[in-house]
Amino acid sequence: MANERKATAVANANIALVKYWGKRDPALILPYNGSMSMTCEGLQTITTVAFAGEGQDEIIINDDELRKDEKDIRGHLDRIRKLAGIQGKARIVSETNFPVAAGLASSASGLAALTLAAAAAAGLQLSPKDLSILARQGSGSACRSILGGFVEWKRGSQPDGTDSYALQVAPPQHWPDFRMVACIVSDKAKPVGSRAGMAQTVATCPYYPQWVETATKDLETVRQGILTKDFLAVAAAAELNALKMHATMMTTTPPIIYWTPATLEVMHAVRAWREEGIPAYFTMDAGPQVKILTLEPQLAEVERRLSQLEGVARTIVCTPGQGAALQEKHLF
Ligand code: 2P0
Repeated sequence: MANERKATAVANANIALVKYWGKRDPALILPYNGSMSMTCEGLQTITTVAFAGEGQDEIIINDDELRKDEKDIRGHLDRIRKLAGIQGKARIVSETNFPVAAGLASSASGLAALTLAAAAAAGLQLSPKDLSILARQGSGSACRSILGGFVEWKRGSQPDGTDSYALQVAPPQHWPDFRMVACIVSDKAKPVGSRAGMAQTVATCPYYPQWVETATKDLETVRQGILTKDFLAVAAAAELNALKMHATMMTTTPPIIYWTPATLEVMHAVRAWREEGIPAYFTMDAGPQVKILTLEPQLAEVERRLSQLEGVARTIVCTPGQGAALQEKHLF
């Protein structure tokens, strides 16, 4: 089509070292606490967007988890169209290169790639900060995937959300040895989605204020540990932070338990390996998968041991990755 505006973006998912779990403003997606993540090379979404059509937005996604959220994606497109002052309906094709398994952050890479591609296709020229703010309104964790390496999502305090966005704390090359090994223990869809789960936690968990308070301290510890490349400080704080988040999930009404027997098998194994001197810690998100934090020199041994655990179906090794970027090659 002659006046069709098309753009393609690639974005990596991210895994949080200090978690985002709860919104102080659900409409603008503003968090109760700041969070920190690593952008993960190896968990990638590519999205092409063109604005030209009439009728309905056409959305073709190979990711079931994201497809469920089509209504939210249309809302996000409306937000971008309004900002750009355009009206054309969108055609979107999106491909994710990792399994649509529960808790592998496909909404982060998906909404980050969609935001960048749609903004470019709509003719918007946005700074990384403004892209991050826009992506945040599509899905909170997506604001972190705009940037590469080690990334902090600032809580902010403004009611309009203009100071709640992600910043790079350190680029990927700052700590090239850092590894996250995602262990796929289950391909079943998660019982409660993140959005509903965190809303329920804020509303009913009696420990939620303590979560916010201690997560804010964890953020300081992890930021400092990243800057000084202190693996033990970062990994120990990340593991405890994930356990505290799960403690809030388990103590909501009704309780949410994402762990399966395989989740616990991996958690116990990692703790035992540590007793033998292997630097390995774990984190988990809103699902049963376990992500192991380790360093490159120990990766082969960690992988060998993971392959012997009954509950681990497969692993995906993630290195510190690049932020979202436009690419010339389109999907249609
Ligand atoms: C995180 N999670 O920091 C946390 C840890 C899950 C557990 O961000 O409602 O898909 O779209 O803002 O970003 C997953 O939640 O939720 C998430 P919305 P999102 O990575």
